Amino acid sequence: MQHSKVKAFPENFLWGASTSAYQVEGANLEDGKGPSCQDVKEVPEGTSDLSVCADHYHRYKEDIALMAEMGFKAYRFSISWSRILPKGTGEINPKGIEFYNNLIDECLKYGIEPIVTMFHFDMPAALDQRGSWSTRESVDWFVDFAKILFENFGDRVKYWLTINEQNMLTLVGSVIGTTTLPKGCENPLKEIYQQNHHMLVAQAKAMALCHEMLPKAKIGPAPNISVVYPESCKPEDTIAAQNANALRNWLYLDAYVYGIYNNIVWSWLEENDAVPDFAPGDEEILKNAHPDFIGFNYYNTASCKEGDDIEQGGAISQQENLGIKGFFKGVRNPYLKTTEFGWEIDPVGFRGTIREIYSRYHLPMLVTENGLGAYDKLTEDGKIHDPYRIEYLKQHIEQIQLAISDGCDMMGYCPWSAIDLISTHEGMVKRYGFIYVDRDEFDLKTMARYKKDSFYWYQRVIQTNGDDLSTQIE
Ligand code: BGP
Repeated sequence: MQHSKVKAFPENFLWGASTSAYQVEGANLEDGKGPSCQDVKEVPEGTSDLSVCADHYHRYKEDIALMAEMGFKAYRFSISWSRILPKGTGEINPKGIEFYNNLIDECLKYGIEPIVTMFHFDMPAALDQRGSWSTRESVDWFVDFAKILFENFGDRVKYWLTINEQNMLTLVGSVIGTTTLPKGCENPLKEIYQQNHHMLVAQAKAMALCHEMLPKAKIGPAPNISVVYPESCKPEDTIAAQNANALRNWLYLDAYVYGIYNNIVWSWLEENDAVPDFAPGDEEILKNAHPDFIGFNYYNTASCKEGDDIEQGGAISQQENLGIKGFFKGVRNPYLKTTEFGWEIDPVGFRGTIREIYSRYHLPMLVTENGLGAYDKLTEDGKIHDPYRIEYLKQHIEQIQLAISDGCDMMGYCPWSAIDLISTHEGMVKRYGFIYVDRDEFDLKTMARYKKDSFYWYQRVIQTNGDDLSTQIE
């Protein structure tokens, strides 16, 4: 549908960008921080470890000043659980509290709204050893951690996100380096969906606690949502796409918003002997969560068809699922171009995804990630020309505006990432930031910050509240 007149972005639209603690901070074992699962995992060959990252821990002042120069209204970052609680439970690390106090205050100094993710792929290693999300205790661990965050930062933080990409943790945890299965686990599928259930319960309790402790704050989830297309109009392909959508998207949002398990996924779990065990009271806890908004990450859509001939090997990245025998088979979309890293690019699918989420859940939406990973080059005169990123972001912002014109309630846009950082499994060379960090995969070089062309472009976008998306850079 075309609009004869598009609606403007809301006045208080939260323009900003995102990072996560384990990918940006560095200082991974400094000032009392305990290791997280990311610090003890084996990193993929040829990629940097996570000990220095962008050194945001030491350079946050310079980084926030650059975000302020871009005009950010919001900065989405995550809090490292094991920086606050080195062992995951028990004693609090005062230096951890101090760091996030400073970070939050630095944002507020410039009028930048901190949007805090409570958990972004970095389970404290000590808790991994105690069973991670497999044990029921994980619910209490997370809620206790949430309470500490609300007590210490709730006076200043108005926007909270519970778990980043719980769906990717469940579907492709091994790609991200987070899957922990108990030794000798006989039914991995059931175990994974038991972990998922614990996360659902934990985040629901954290939301209720947030509403109780911080009645003025807003809290929501942050899954990775994108609609899945059927390859053709063959009816069986549509059923396959519905299966894939249910498994990838609606299982999570149905549980977050309505407190129920999606029926398609539930039946599939039943047939595969993988239904999670409920503790007494879980149903009520899930129903009592009431998120205030839906945060979601969007990179691209997926496509599928019916088919049993699934290639072996499972998922190869967050954005590519090969399929599940008898349920759906993932296929490439021939209408879409891809990034240098093989991810399809689908701005129109962004609008479609927003419309779909809104028509199912009717809650305000915050885009918590979206962006393009590329091999950026620093020129001899200190420039980074990244027209491909500008083009990607422009096309996606245009689609948000169309979705707003469709009547969808959009709160803000926080693309990935504010600054270059380490990718989940493809190292430092896969850059997403508006701010370039002068380091290589293994050579830390100067660590100096440089403004990419997209920095100046986004600055103008924010200045004009999304009115001027033109791509020329002086
Ligand atoms: C999302 C994660 C981020 C992030 C981003 C880009 O799945 O929430 O942590 O890194 O994807 O992915 P990648 O780093 O694999 O390119």
